[in-house]
Amino acid sequence: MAIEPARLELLSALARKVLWLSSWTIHHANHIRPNADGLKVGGHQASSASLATIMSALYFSVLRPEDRVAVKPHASPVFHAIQYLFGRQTRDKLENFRGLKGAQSYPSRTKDTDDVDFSTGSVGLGVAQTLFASLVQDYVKAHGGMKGRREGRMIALVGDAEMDEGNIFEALAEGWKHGLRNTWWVVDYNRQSLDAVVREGLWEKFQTMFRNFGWDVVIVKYGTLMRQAFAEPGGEALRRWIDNCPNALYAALCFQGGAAFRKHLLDEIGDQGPVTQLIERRSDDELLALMSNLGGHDMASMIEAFEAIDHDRPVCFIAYTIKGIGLPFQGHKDNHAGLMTVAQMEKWRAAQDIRPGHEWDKFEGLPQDAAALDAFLKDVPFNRDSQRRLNAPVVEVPRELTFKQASQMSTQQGFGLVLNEIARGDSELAARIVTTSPDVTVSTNLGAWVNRRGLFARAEKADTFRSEKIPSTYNWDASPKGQHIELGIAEMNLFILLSALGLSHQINGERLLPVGTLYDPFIERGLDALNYACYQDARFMVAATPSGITLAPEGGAHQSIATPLIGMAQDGLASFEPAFVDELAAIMGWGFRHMQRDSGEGGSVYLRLSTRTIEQPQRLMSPELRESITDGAYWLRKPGPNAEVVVAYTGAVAPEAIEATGFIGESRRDVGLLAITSVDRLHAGWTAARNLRRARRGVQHLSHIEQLLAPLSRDCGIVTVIDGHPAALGWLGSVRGHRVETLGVEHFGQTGSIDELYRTYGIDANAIIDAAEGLTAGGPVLHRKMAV
Ligand SMILES: Cc1ncc(C[n+]2csc(CCOP(=O)(O)OP(=O)(O)O)c2C)c(N)n1
Ligand SMILES: [Mg+2]
Repeated sequence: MAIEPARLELLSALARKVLWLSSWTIHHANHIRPNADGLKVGGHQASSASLATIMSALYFSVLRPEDRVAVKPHASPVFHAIQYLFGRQTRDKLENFRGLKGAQSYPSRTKDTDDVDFSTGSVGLGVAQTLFASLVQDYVKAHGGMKGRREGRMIALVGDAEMDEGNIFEALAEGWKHGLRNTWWVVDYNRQSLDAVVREGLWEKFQTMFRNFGWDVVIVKYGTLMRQAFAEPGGEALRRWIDNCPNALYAALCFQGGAAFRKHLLDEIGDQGPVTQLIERRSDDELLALMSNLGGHDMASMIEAFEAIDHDRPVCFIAYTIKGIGLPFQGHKDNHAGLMTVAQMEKWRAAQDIRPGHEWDKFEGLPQDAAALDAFLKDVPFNRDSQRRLNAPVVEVPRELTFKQASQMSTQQGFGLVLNEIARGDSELAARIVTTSPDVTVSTNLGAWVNRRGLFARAEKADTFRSEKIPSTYNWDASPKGQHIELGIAEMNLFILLSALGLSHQINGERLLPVGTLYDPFIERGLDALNYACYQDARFMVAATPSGITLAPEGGAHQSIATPLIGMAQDGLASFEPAFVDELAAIMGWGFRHMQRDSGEGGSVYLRLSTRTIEQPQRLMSPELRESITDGAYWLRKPGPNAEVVVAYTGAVAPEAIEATGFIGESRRDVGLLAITSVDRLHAGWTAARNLRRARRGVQHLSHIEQLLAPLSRDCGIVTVIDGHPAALGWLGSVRGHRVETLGVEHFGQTGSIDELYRTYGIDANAIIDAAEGLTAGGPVLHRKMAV
């Protein structure tokens, strides 16, 4: 249906205004803001300009309040300009673009105040996030959520070079498996990346690939002016020339202007009859306007393409654009970080009838009546709901999570047992947990949970092995009521799905408590996506198992060394490495609460677990012990008043630490044993206490680790031991100035038994004893562990 001319004119005017405001925002930050000194702040005028029309079409006309958008990172100024016109972004923040507390360089859910739906920045991730957000919406609907709310479309604005990111392909495969709906990806096909002009014919590869995965593909190549010209005599020859023109040449001619186009056109097709007149009827400016009227810069073509979609199948729009359209460096291959000069901006400002000093005026220079524009903006469907970001009540978590006790267990086993116990009941907690795993559901011990809660699929699908009555430990029935989302192997998908599930309370108004599992070394495979999920403040629990060299015979390639440091360093993620299952149960209970705390207080949770079966302490879990465990440490054996040395350990090496402490205790006085359940929380508490004391002189607050180490004399040594990089615990010596010997793993790659590997890498009982000797005076420790 053709769009009404007055409305089209108004939308086109707004798109021009968006282009102006976004470019001016960047210009202001670099040249006008007090102390701005040229190129310091940066920004992407060309990359933004590319999307000004497409985004204006979406936000001012096509989108509904329930739709959610991931905006290509470098189009952030366009997004902020649109929000400014809506009255949802302040001039102050725009003037402070890329400054502290100003509008962010890349759209940010957590740092921007103008209601960003999905953060972007690391290209590729925001794109996949929309796909998983759509799957999560289906999950929530299938579980009876979102009553009275309409389904939203999940939309990504994608750079064409961004399509090189592997995580996009991984997500496409997963979307296909799960019957993806309600997802639109709009590729900004400007045929430029950061460095260069992209390959010819990429659109064909995209088209085939998307169709392969069940998507509709809509190519928006020509704008209205072009289509009109094609209908003129000679128009077909012009179309053929455009279609055959190499990307680099087209971009170069867009940069050079109408005269350059004319020369090329006349040289190449000028002898083909009527097309000569078609070209010569137009001035240089008109010719440039025609040749740069690609679909993505033509309001009518974009609105038509979007509005033609009357189904919920996923759609990929490939919209032809010119990078930097309308700006002096349009089409130039070096324009990615290019900025307009003051003189260029001055000229452009004057050409648009914008008076000096009125650059921020919303409707300055537009022919339309300001009141009419204002009324239009107020009535835009997307802008009608005052609150797009939703929330959901907190799900109650029992004070204590229980599990079936055994004297010997591993933390991985315990993880399965705790979830199994939750699954048996009918608590709100059980109903809100959703698990997911990249093809390691069984091997990370989620099997019992899945047996009870089932696999999720939009349509019922029986487990053939069950219907054929073949004995199997696992029930693989899938239904819309299932609570486990099975993924293929790609860990990137795991973290992006967790990110989508973990934002459900804000996106869908329904809280989910996502729990994901994977092998610990593959945290590194999905690390950028994990970081991205945390940056968006998504809330989830991830259990990583097995870990370290403790997985011994399973193979050197899968041994993780760096993950304790990742756990410490990752913002928004509280990391734990318990040794015993009662500790784990306390941590999981705390974790489900932590996942629901407000922004700035809560966060996600990482459990580094192990398959090593070890003897479990028989003890009552007192509230004090539980609190110490979640604060990060407790004395498993309290040091006496004259302690010369203490051992501090984390995780699966507990038996070695316990054994060594026994031997050392025969020859040294008052030896203590510190069980560290979370080096991350311990360190964070220490830093926070120091900051507090610095900020408020006179405040006496001591952190948990400071209190634990306070009774030790200054001469006492500390031996630390972890199945991971030794630096993770090395800082303990700085807390009160104790000398430290750090044991851990710096190399990996061997198979062997746990004993052999612990001995080889120096984290066995004797290595702990050696370290203790090195820290203390007196003769050698009398007894040692005998070699087996
Ligand atoms: C994961 C990641 N790698 C590299 C970059 C740096 N980078 C930013 S934009 C870009 C290429 C942009 O090309 P395209 O996606 O086509 O965007 P546009 O042409 O619209 O600017 C690159 C390499 C990044 N932001 N994220
Ligand atoms: Mg590009």
